[in-house]
Amino acid sequence: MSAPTTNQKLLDWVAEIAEMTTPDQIVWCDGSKEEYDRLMAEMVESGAAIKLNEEKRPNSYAFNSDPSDVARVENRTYIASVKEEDAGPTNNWIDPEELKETMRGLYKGCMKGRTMYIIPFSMGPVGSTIAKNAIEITDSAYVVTNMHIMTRVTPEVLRLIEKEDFFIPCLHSVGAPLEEGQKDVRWPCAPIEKKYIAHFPEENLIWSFGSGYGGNALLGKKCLALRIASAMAGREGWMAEHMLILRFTNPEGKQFHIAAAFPSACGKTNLAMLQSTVPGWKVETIGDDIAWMKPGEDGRLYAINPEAGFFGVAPGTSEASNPMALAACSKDTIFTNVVVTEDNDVWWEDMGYDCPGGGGTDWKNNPWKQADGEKGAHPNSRFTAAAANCPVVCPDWEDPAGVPIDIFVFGGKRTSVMPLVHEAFDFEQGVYMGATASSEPTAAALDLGNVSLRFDPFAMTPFIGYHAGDYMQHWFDMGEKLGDKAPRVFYVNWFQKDGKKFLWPGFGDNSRVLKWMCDRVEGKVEARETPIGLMPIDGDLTLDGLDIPAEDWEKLMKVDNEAFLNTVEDAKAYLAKFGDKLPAKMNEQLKKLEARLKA
Ligand code: GTP
Ligand code: SPV
Ligand code: MN
Repeated sequence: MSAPTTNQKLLDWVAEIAEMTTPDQIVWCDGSKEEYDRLMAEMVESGAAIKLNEEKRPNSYAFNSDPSDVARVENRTYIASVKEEDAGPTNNWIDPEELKETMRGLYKGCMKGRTMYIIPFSMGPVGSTIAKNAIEITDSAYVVTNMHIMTRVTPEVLRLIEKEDFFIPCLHSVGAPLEEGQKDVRWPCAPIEKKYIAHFPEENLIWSFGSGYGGNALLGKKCLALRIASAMAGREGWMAEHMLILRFTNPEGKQFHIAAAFPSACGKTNLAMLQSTVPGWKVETIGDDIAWMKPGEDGRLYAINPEAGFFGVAPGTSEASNPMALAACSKDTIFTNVVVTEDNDVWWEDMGYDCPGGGGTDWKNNPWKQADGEKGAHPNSRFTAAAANCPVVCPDWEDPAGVPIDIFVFGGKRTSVMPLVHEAFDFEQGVYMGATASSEPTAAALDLGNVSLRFDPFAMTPFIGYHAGDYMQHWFDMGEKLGDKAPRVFYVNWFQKDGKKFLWPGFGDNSRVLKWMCDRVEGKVEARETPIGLMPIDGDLTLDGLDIPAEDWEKLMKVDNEAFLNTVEDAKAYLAKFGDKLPAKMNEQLKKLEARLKA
């Protein structure tokens, strides 16, 4: 196949990688439906993919990964900056030359017996001034088809690369070469000690080896749009954040744009598509995972979603919790690690009904019966669905100029202590709230071990491509630049529990909390001062139609000074490892909070 580009940089890079990895053939991808259908047909033929029931789930496929390759691997993820101190205390670091030498050894001949695909893609609307052009080289057809949905794959990107002579190179291999005559397995990958998810921020370069799953392999997502982009954004004065973006419109037609950062598997996709239970208010989705934001000419902060699809958590997605996500994956979807039912449809835990027929094939590709009590879908099983297939996608979701952000929300999973909602007194306290956000671990990362609470600044711990102290300082700097046009900042917790029961109904009813935030922004309601921030005056956050016992509401709204003082101590211990890179403003905020809690 002759190369469809004249860009010498790209041609040289492709030649260098082909020489190192020795694939059997090279295919330049064009993002067409023909290409998608051809690759899927090949994967169905080889047994890697299952074509789902065309009547029930049109144009959709299911995959089962290797049981060792089911989520991001944070302890195999590296920020290989030239200087160790630039990676900071939250990242794994290896000297870039040393890491490249190790990885070159692994890449050598790694595509033997396989096809090397070259994927030209754009993160963000093609040609937008905020968008980035990139190339992923991969030996996984699963990755190619997922990239078709998650990003904009098109030869137009090659034209832009020729014009600008710039692209972000992303190299990926599943790390499983095939010997002559060797039959492929369903999900090729390398053992954990050979997996590397490597970032070279000074070169805007990504090298990934050994995993085929999610953020390890779809390199436009966490690797490019967060780790590399956050480092670029820090240098260039913009922001790349692990945030959903939504538009909330009130009955008078006034629009509010909200960007919310919750850690992995803590409710971004759900909030991005929520069905409002506040009469007359509606949510439209702009993005469910990542926001790129830049100050506009009017001084406000404008956000785009760099992605084109959702890589959403399947378990828990139901008609009751997230009907719009279910609708988005009703067709044209790739499912990974869910149950395939007897009639070739999909099922997962907490889908809202029992598995039709009582069982099927589980995520490990074994016969499975729900009655036996084992989980059929992996807790981090996912659907890959086009944003355009979401019934509530915002008409402006692809506007290259983005949408102006009114409100930032931080949060995480906390079964106690953290109240339902509080508002920062000002942007600087908001930065403190984001910087000290914490959560209990989830299934989205493989290897967090048995920790009960994890500080997760801005829900970005695994995704900050440089020193987290510099990143915090960047947030303060952005606040100064935006001045009185900076978004208002809130902190939420949908996850307080009394035993096994959630105290707050969550999901669609979270719209009640969003409405209170919008009323605050509009100056329609006052708030009461507490040591941790501003909280709703009883009656302002509407509970109409909900049946929440008074004692539960009290717990949801409680500020336990004693417990918060303990958290402050934990925060101090956590922040100590930032050393002199900890912004002075963080210490100021810590002192002020402590004083308020002790007053
Ligand atoms: P990533 O894609 O990993 O970044 O995750 P995410 O932040 O998009 O999380 P997602 O929306 O997929 O939610 C993860 C889990 O949280 C699911 O099991 C949801 O059912 C659950 N969840 C989401 N919102 C709520 C809520 O308001 N209340 C409760 N109790 N659970 C929720
Ligand atoms: C996350 O873990 O935050 C995800 C899934 O969104 S992954 O694409 O694997 O990063
Ligand atoms: Mn995510």
